[in-house]
Amino acid sequence: MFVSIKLQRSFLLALLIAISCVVAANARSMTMIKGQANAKAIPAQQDHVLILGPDGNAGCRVIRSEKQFQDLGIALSRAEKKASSKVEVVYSVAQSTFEVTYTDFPPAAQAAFQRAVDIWAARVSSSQTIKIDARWESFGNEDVLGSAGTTFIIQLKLSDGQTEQTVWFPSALADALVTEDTVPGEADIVAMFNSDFSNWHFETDQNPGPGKFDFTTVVLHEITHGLGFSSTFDHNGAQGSWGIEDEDDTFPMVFDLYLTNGQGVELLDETAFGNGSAELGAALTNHDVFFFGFLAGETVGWAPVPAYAPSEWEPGSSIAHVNKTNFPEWHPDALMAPSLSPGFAIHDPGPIVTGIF
Ligand SMILES: [Ca+2]
Ligand SMILES: [Zn+2]
Repeated sequence: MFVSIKLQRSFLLALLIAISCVVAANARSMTMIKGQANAKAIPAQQDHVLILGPDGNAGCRVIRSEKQFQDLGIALSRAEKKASSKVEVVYSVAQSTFEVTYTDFPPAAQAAFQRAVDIWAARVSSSQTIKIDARWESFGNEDVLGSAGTTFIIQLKLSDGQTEQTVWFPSALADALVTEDTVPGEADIVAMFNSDFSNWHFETDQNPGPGKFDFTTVVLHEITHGLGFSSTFDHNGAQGSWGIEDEDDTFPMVFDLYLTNGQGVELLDETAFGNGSAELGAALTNHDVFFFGFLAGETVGWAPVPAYAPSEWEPGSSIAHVNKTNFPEWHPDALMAPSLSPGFAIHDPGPIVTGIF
């Protein structure tokens, strides 16, 4: 069993490394322009929501407006704040400090949530405390497991030495880069879990058994989206688009910068794919999108990681996850596949996702 797993994994990596030679030539190296205190911040209007599908798996989707919450039959919105007793938990390791404010969590759920936080705390590096607002609330819809997202997005400028680019960063990542709490006093990530959904496995044993969802696994997946594993690519009719507007212009999220097609052409390259074009629409839906760059190269030899890009656009699953064909559930990087099965547990984001951060 282990031998066959190892063989498949090394075959995949060899394949990835072979492809990467083609792509490396087009890689851009962007760095932060220093001195960007008081950068512009706006509330994020994007959450990742896990919904129980007819196949019994939990599919991950992006919700981009309060109306979409309502369309799903979810009674509450991320903007609602409940006044209730709260528990503050601060956890610190060498890498980073996470502070979680728990609202109405049952003790077993809180322990399992904290386990997921501790796993990330040991793997991401930031001088700034990463604050999570974690709520256990009734969604009014039993088929929704939970949702999470960054609370704010912050506009920062990058430079490759010649040109500057304005990019939105999720709150926790922006804080880490500018070494400052960019939106003081506010949470960086909001995570809500549905008290109406009861089919959880809270124990630490990574053995949920058939039919139960492993809560630590689900929280780990959702926190990963909240930290910044989240794109703005969208698909309407046949057209593909990206970006978040402010009063001046439309800018991409940092995650968007690292997506290319199989030839290494960036999806943000408007000479190849216009924003709002059918060309971009096609590029997003042909099983040919890769994550390029970040620090993934340090762990997988500058291998482009296949993104989930099915031929039929799946709102919120497409282009915000790794390809589930390349990362089946035995794979160490299976955490960010677009759907999670009951009975599945993985308590590590894996080398590729960790490398990306
Ligand atoms: Ca902050
Ligand atoms: Zn997801």
